[in-house]
Amino acid sequence: EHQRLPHRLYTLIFPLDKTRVLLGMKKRGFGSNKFNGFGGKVEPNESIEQGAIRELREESGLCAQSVDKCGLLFFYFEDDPVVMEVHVFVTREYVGDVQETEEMRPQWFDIHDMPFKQMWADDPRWWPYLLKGQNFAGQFWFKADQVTITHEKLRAL
Ligand code: 6OG
Repeated sequence: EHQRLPHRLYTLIFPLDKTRVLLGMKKRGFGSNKFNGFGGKVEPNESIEQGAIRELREESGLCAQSVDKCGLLFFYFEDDPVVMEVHVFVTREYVGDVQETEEMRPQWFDIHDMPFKQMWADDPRWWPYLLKGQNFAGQFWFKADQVTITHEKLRAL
């Protein structure tokens, strides 16, 4: 059914090291006061991968030298006809120094001790797939409160 609705393309990228992931506390806008990966809208003149790399640099200071696709998420909000199509990546190869920006306050977390209580409600559902290196696709239907998931479909690819 999601093919009939207008979609907007987003990226979400997680920098990893051996035991940790860099998350950012979003300081403003959609999802503010939540920890998340880095990302945003894909611009018209860039690829999805380029968008992920650009957003990571803008929001964290890190410059990814390679990225790996790992998931595809569709979010439906009951009060919004536009579907969020979020392309999820990880990166293990990046240079530069982590810096706080106007949008994000970056912080490293142990990959097995995630701050899920301060993250979007879908994240604990698909995070285990990402950790296992298992690509995934998911659809989540949210109430207008942006907290309650009324329905979900999630599978390994
Ligand atoms: P800007 O508004 O900052 O882009 N995003 C979500 N991420 C997760 N994990 N769960 C959700 O559940 C999300 N909804 C949106 C996609 C928004 C950023 O937030 C992500 C983008 O990286 C509903 O331009």
